[in-house]
Amino acid sequence: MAQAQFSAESSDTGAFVRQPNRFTGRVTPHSTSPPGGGPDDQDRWPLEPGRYRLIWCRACPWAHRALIVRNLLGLDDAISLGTVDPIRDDRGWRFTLDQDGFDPVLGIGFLSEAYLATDSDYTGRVTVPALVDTVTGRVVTNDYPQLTLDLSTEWRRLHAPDAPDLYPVELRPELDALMAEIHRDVNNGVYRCGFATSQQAYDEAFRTLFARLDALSQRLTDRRYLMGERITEADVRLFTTLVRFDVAYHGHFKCNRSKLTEMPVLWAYARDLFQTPGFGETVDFDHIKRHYYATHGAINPTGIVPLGPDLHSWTTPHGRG
Ligand SMILES: N[C@@H](CCC(=O)N[C@@H](CS)C(=O)NCC(=O)O)C(=O)O
Repeated sequence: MAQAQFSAESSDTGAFVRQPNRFTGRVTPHSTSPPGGGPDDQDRWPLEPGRYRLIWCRACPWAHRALIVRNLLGLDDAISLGTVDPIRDDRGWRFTLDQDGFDPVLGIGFLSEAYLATDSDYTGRVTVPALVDTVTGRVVTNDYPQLTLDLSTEWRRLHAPDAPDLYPVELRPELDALMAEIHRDVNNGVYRCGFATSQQAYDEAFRTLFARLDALSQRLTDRRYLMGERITEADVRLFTTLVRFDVAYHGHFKCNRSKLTEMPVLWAYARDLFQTPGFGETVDFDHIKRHYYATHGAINPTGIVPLGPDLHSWTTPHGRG
């Protein structure tokens, strides 16, 4: 079988099995810790504006999701932002975009320093997004699905007055089920295609991915957003994969039955979101391309980054809504 990009996350049959998230602390007004204090006995950290720092990489879809939700909810003053270089070296994510190579608030050069300050025995992949406590320098969470739901629910007191409700209580049963399908078949599905090390695992992931995209296209033919007339967390989660589709997944991960631009409903839907404040301005196609093509040596050993595709059509009229 071919060599896996992440050997600890490859099954006997060559399928990619993503590692679990190690840090699962939650920032919540229900923490019993005083302001400035650490987590309580249930790993709940006090809700405080300005205390926590979101570390993201512009290329990463899981981190991108957190950034869009933070922006849509108007939490940009409450949660500061640290941005890592899209290219990791053998020590992992680096703060080389910052002056002198250090995050100016946390004072670290590598995100791994925060992981090891939290768990000195940590041996998994050091991943973004990570929410880091600026008081102790510890990682509160790298649990990306819970993080964004908490921004919607636990951080409500700090939302902008006109913030949308991205996770409405009455929609949650349907929304949760939809997001689970999108995660399994699309968000992680593209990685299951790209990181497969057997033909069979790739074929299965590929068919599942495009069957789901076809079903989502169908769903979006008579509604503007996945849950109807308002944007929800599900749209954010689908968007972050769609916006990377043609620039990275179609070529690099071999998701090439169709380009996004060849799936008319999804393409118009993705452009609609791209042109919505909070979405398009957070997209960095250059970082996306360089990260994928230059850091997965098992998939693209030359590290050559393609020059295409032409991206100007993202801003053309979408005709929806
Ligand atoms: N936390 C999740 C998802 C987040 C994730 O995979 N982020 C990627 C970037 S898109 C990352 O940080 N990768 C670090 C690495 O591959 O070493 C995981 O552990 O799989």
